[in-house]
Amino acid sequence: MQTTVINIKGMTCMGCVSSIKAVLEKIPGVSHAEVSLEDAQVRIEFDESRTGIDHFKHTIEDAGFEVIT
Ligand code: 9UX
Repeated sequence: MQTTVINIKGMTCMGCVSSIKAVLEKIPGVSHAEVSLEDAQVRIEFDESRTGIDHFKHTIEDAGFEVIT
């Protein structure tokens, strides 16, 4: 198991938080996604043999948010 933190631009309410959490936790290999509206970031716990950061970034962008690198 591995953990990464991704900074996100564009979250404005708890609905945004819920939708990002939901799309990330649907990815096979993601065990937990903890989104903070206040910190504008998500902490993702995942199995690095099944998925990875590029997949998370694309998923967040497809949901309509911007990833800050
Ligand atoms: Mo809140 Mo976010 O009404 O995608 S859900 S702005």
